[in-house]
Amino acid sequence: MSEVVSYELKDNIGVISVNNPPVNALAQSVRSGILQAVQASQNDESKAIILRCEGRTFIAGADITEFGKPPKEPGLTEVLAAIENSSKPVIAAIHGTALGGGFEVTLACHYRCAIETAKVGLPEVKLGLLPGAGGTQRVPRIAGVKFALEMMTKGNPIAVGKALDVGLIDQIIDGNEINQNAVEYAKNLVESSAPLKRIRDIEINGSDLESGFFDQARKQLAKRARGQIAQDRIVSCIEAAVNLPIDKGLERERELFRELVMSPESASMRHIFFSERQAAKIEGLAKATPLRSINKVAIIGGGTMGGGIAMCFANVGIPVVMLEVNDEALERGLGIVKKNYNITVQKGRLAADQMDKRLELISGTTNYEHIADVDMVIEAVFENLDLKKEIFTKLDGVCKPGAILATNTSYQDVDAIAEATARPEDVVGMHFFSPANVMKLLEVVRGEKTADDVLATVMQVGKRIKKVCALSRVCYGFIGNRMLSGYGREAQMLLLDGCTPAQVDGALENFGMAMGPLAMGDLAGLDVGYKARQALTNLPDDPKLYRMGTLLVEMGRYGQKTGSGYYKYDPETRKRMSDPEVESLIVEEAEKLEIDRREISDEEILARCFYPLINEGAKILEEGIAQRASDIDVVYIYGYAFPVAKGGPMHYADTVGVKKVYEKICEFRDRYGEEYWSPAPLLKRLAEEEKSFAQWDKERSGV
Ligand code: 3H9
Repeated sequence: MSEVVSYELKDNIGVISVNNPPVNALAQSVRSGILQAVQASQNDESKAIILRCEGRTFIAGADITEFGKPPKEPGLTEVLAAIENSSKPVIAAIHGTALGGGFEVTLACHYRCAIETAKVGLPEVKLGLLPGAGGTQRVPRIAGVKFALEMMTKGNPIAVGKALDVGLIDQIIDGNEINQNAVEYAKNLVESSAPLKRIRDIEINGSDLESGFFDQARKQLAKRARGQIAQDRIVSCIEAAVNLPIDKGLERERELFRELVMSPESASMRHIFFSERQAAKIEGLAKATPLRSINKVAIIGGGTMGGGIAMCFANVGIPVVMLEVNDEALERGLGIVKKNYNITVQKGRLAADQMDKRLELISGTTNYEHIADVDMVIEAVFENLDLKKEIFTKLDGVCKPGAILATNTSYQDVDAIAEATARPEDVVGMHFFSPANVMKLLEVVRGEKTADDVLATVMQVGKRIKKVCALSRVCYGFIGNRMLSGYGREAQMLLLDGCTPAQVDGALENFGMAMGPLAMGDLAGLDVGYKARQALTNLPDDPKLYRMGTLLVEMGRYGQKTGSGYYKYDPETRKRMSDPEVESLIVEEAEKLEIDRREISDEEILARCFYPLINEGAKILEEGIAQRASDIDVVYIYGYAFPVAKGGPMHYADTVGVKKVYEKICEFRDRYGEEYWSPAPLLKRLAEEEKSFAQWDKERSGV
């Protein structure tokens, strides 16, 4: 048929095989191959047709790289129509994941069988899209409106058992002989003269929906979606499925899909999809770099961080030993882990027997000799360089040759830590984010002497424990925390200049941040930043700098834990409320500092808070701390809850225009001084050349 699609007859069953690695995405060649195969099957002696895939998965969706480019014939709709109108039953045989357009192809088939481990799903919403090849019209017809809404607005894959229960697949087949079993299933259908089941012919019954159901759904989703539009459009499509004949519904779906595919939101989310995968790749490292095998891990330190990291490994079946200084600390550490698992069980997100299995994988010790056999150690004690060095010297003394020695430090010099051992090539940074068992980001910090195979192994381990990895070189705070200082500084400066805390946080939350920086400070504890600042010797001598944060701590307002900080908190619900006392204090302080408070727009709040991130990001790129601008975006999306619909700070700079960002920073420099607002040379250069960070990435990687 074509290079990527073949067709053969097997016992009077036509078998269409797709072979387009890595994930059999529906590129133009696949679409046209399937179309030709279906057409050919109509005139041969086949009695039924199977659609299956080679490789690790069934079709995982449309080819995302084709979005935003001129469409190429045949469109997916044409392929689906050929399948649906086939005069012989077409049966999808699913293994791996049938996702997005891939699952929609199966919904145009007359029957779907799948092996036990397969999953199906419509994850388009995670790319700022909606299922655009009939999914919004066909799923509610089989599985009901409410199920369809949940499935498409969350976008999570569904296990085959559940899919069978709701009718999304018809038969589970044994995965050992998938091809033969699919042929047998097809033959049975032929022998029993099974009808050509077309989902489009199913009548939808919307009468059991409560009145106002769709409006209510929109309202609820608007809260969850934080400014994203895809969820809303999915509701509109399902509403159309209920109220319109299917062809009209499909038209509506196509119209809204086109709107979304052109939206900045989807462009940002597609950017992150590819950036996330790119970030795990280390420039200059051969693909064939050998990996060290990691079968047992030790964590030094049983605090919140150490416990969270231990859970990451136990969750994927890797045994972990937690090491603490004494029995009491160890017991406390293991107790926290148990408590965390218990909460997950209580929330119904983990079965009790699963929890037991995971807990069995976590053991404890107070003796370094007991971790001599582990393949990887992750040190997660508090941020004290001398202590960390001492620990690494001990590890060097006991750990077997070839063990990877990692530090979870957020700020300290990984090279100095490595020098405390006689094997600096085995030392690396693995910077987890709190809570480590929840947050997706893992900053992998490459020391001066870290060996290539250590880096490659850590990247692979990161993927195994379900983290998104990004590589950083050594500098104070690495990529993420180094960029953060200007963000927090400006949030506080804005108060003196004229904002209330609610206004600053509100502007950033409306932009899509999960929590504004001041509320975040209250959550983390204002005393934490206060102490960290006291340890810094190079801060400008400026009474405005961190004035409000410092004053609040000195008043005993540490944030949520003391019931008040920038806000006051309801002791029961922890609901945050504006505090007139703080607002008056801000005005008083501004007066003392002779600052003329003025009205400040949301646009200025965004620029003052985000442009320092972008500026520092540009410096980080130029210094080679980060490999790519897109890696910085990944760090901010997965480590700092930057809204994925905005694509990360560097992508955001590209959407605003690098030149505009540069000019604004120059304006702020002239207004507020060079020590805070000194434009990065790379930003200046890109602005002058009218280039984006994406172009910079491309030019550097030679793509
Ligand atoms: C859609 O279908 C719209 C329709 O409703 C309407 C159309 C009209 N396209 O993730 P991995 C690449 S929207 C192009 O590391 P895994 C990926 O970049 C789509 N490329 O593997 C990577 O490349 P590289 C709805 C794709 O085993 C390589 O494949 N579908 C696509 O960990 C391996 O990927 C989705 O959103 C694609 N669709 O996970 C599913 N998918 O090696 C998206 C992957 O150069 N895909 N690549 O870095 C996934 O969720 C995961 O890739 C999957 C495999 C679970 C399938």
